[in-house]
Amino acid sequence: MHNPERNKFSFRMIAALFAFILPVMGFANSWTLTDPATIDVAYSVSWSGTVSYNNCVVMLEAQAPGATTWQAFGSSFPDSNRQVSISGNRPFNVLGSWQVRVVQYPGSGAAVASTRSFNVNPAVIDTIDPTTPSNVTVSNLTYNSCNVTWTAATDNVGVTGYLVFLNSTQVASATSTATTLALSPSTSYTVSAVAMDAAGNTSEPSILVPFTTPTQPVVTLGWTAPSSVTTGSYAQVTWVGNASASTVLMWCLPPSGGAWSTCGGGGGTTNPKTVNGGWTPNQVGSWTFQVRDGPYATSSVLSSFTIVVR
Ligand SMILES: [Ca+2]
Repeated sequence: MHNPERNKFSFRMIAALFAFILPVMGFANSWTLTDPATIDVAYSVSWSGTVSYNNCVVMLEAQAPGATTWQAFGSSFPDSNRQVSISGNRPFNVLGSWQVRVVQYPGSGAAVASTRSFNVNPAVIDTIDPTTPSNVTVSNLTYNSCNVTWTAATDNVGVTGYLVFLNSTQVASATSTATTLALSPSTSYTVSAVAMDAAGNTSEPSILVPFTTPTQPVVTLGWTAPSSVTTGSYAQVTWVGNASASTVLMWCLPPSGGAWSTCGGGGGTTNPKTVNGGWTPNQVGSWTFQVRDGPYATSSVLSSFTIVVR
């Protein structure tokens, strides 16, 4: 039977329901990409929608043409209504079919929205080289290493790294504007830097900066002592060597034996260590010198030497 009051009630119920549902529907599963699409290299991809949890992280991932792995290029967190808006930029710089998807973690790892596929406009694939790095500077030059820095290059899409050349041979790569190089002593070099972008374009090399490494410092290892010593005369005995011990001491023993006594001070904390022994012999015969890594009773011998006193 026709009932006007009941129809009016049903209409109000439906209107209220739509008022509740429409905002949610307007949020759900909305890509900036249409499928299929053709986009620019630097296109920004966005997705808004609803995920299964509100305590998860939502990732925007891309798969390059021919690739089998997904790479994240954006992340976001849903609100208390499980709604999330996420966007990301990455260089879409390879011709072919790209895919992007939205995944929530933790969870099944499966896409929470349909995967979108698209192509990059061939007209906008990056063929433009980065600018040339400038102000290449060599610092902290030693006989076997140096630091090299330069001013960053620019690129229409983005500089992804640098190659560093010594005498036209690539010896290092860097994602920052500095690197350390291994060198040989007494050698002349030229150094230059080249900038790269993600599409494999490279800049012209920077100007060649020449430099020459110094000679390697000469360290005399072992004992130095007078060739002839007479009793009662002052003599200097020196030992220079590489020792891992933090402190080294020189000890000496007279020909008659008996007790060892210290003949030299500590050897410092960096290699090579040097121990100088000021010594006035009072016995004829063969004196024994030892360098030890500490007190005589508890240390081990690093080096030994004898001096004959006449
Ligand atoms: Ca470029």
